[in-house]
Amino acid sequence: MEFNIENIMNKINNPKPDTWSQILKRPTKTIDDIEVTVKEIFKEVQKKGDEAVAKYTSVFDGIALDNYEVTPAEIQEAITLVSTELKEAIQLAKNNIYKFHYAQKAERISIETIEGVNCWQEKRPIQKIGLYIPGGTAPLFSTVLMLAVPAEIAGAKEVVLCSPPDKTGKINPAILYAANLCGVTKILKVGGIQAIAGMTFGTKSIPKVYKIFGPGNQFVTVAKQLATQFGVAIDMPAGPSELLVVADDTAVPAFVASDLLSQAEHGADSQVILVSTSKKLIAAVEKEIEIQLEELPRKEIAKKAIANSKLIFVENDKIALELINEYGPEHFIICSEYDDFYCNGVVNAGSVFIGNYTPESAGDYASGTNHTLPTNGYAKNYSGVNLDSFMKSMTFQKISEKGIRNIGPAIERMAEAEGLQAHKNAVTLRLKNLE
Ligand code: HSO
Ligand code: ZN
Repeated sequence: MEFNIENIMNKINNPKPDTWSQILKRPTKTIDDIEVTVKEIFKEVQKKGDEAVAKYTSVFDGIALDNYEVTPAEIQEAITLVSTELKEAIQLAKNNIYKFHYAQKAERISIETIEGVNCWQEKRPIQKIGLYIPGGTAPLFSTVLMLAVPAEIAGAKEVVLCSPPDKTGKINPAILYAANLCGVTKILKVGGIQAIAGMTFGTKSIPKVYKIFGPGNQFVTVAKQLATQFGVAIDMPAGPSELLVVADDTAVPAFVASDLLSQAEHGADSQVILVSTSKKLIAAVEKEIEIQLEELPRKEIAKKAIANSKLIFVENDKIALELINEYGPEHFIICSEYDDFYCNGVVNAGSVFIGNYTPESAGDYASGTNHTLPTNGYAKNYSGVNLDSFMKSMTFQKISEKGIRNIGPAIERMAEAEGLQAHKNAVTLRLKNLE
């Protein structure tokens, strides 16, 4: 059948609220069989370390390596392979990401809760950070900037980066260049489940880390979730990219179509949604998608994602906002006369882009905000990666003689009521000493 956009795009007219959850369902996948594989590889890496890493690198990446760590010579080679223009672009992006994340540094919060009782809170960096950067059809070196820059600002002591080698045993030069530029301390040519398992348990070549960040395929995602059972933290449960655009007649249809396609080209399972109060705009965007799609090198991928996409007409902006908050998109573009209404009213979205000249690509690369964001409805309860993702909050307190007199009797009473005599004693002894 000839490709015809009319046949593949899902147009939905004025859906009733009780149908929203069905309409907004993400393309789902089963992960049962993946879990078995992931558990098996974890067990083997835990037991055999590098030997298991070598085995699975040759199985999945088709290459046997004696040394996983990228050498200074390989980094030098990568530096010569990246063009001056790309280096300048990376530097511009890095500067903006640095500025935005540096501005997130928080002062210590200090308060005297009652006379003589001083409490304060300070942020301290997570000491050992692991980054995972996928290989595959699009080498996401921009993700290196998004993760390594805030890790460096936070003050992490060790930043390990794992990325799968290609068939010749190499990592994409732009990934190496960005990692080196952003102060990554060790770069390893290890990918997939074996990389996550390696960073979870530590092997001779792969350091154990405290928190793992970064996107990946389903295997990597399940592996990151399993890592949490061994005491390693992760950034968030990652899923396919998604974008929701709300647009009215003030939007430029070609711009809206280009934004929808920018996410559609990530993967066949990406999901893009247009919500509009204008049927005219919906029709114009649909036409534009058809035109622009044909020119895209990744059109086969984008077409599949477009087949999962939805163009939803709603009667008014209030309904649109309710629907958007129910969906909780990873990325949310607002091209509407009422952008303030949407900005103020949105409560579930990973990152918000406002106006005709704010493409999502800006946040993906260079405006300064982070592109590691909650997908799959997790925008309802997770934040995107930010400086705090690389820090822990620690509390401190110092109590004077006056202070313990002020709160001591309350502690004694509460400890006694909980039946914890030793707790009470810790206060009683001090109060007696002050008599
Ligand atoms: N939109 C992607 C990030 C990305 N786009 C990297 C291009 N390169 C995840 O939200
Ligand atoms: Zn993107």
